[in-house]
Amino acid sequence: MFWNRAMETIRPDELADLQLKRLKWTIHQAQNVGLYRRKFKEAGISPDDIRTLDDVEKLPFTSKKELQAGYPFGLFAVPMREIVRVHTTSGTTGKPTVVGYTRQDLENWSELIARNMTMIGLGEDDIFQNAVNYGLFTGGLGFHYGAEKIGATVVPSATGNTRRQIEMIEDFGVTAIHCTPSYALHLAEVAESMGKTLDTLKIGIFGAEPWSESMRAELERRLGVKAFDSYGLSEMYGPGVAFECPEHNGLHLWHDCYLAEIIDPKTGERLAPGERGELVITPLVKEALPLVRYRTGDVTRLMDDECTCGRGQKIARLTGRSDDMLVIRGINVFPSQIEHVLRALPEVGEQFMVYIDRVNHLDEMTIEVEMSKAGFSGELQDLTRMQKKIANELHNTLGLRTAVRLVEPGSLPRFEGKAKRVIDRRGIL
Ligand code: DLL
Repeated sequence: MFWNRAMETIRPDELADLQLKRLKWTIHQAQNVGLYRRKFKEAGISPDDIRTLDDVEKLPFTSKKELQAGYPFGLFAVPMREIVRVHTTSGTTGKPTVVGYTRQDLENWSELIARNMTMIGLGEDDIFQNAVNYGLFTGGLGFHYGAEKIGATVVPSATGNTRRQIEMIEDFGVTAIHCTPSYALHLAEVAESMGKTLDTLKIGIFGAEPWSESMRAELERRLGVKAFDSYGLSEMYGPGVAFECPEHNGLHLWHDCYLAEIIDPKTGERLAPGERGELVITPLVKEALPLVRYRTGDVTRLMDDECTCGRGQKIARLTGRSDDMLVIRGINVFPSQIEHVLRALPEVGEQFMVYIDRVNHLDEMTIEVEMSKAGFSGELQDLTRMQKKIANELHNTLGLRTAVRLVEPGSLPRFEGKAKRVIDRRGIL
């Protein structure tokens, strides 16, 4: 099913024309912003130098730091009276990044969410529980208006009060839920403890943080849903940038609205098609905040397999952020790799936490793992066996020795929004 068949299946040559036209528009729009006037001047480039899509490489990147330096409204390209809403990023350090929207921006954003939801078969007959934070986080209102647009019945439950959320799913006959994968896991846990099977639930939309294929298998099994990955970032409206179709093999990026490049995060060089690197996006229709070559920090690759659904080029699932990468004793480790290993082990329960310390000038990684009730016989030697097995599996995948500490089921923190499972204590020691 399509929301906007013409745009979703646009021919590559037509798409290229449209992208070029819109890229030129974005560059003109960006000229309303002092930062870009300065950056273009420094790079010795004028909007008229953009004649082909490849000319985008002549343009300077925009970093998150530059966006933050413009706090709060310094990068808006329209007068404040045209801004009808602001959101902020969910960053935890320093001031948040503020993003703004014109009326047309909000319209474009809902259109993208509507495409995504229709793509996975949702429509007027669905009851959609939006179990993410409503407020400054873009996940709440972003999905809310997209879901209303397709005519679904929206239950704006937000997060928290998990038992009540479960009752609502049951009482209202909710067919689709949207939340972070971490919260979905918690919902599954609480539903099980209440003896609820949530039979009406068919679809789970999960995003806002990396989650592994093992996590997908677990969520699908425990919630009885088909799980779909949803990617986005506040700087590009929010959710809606790329989304999985029923093929579950990569996420369709909406190329009429976002020009995507993959670069080497160290050199800034553009990588060959199919290579994994940092995703750089130039939005093509954003009025209030027209960013140029924005470095997302997210790691993925452009896929070249044609999708049977007929939509455009996909990106691979996001394995982590280039700045999320931990370097432990010289070895690069993505938290998502740790998660992938742990979730595949029956000995491992719901949650884990990773701590990184520097002991005698050496990095030490300790992983606290809740053990699963099923995997533990009650015998002490069983604990040692489980600990060894988990450490071995981690060693095989990461190439790193880690200390594993088993803890009681239910003893580690649960997350309603994005999870924070890695605590790097090297800097503060
Ligand atoms: O997380 C927008 C969103 C809301 C996306 C709801 C999907 C669902 P921010 O708070 O600005 O916006 O955080 C954006 O989260 O750069 C990625 O690092 C990460 N992220 C988002 N979606 C995914 C995903 C929202 N599906 C940052 N897989 C991004 C992996 C994701 N990481």
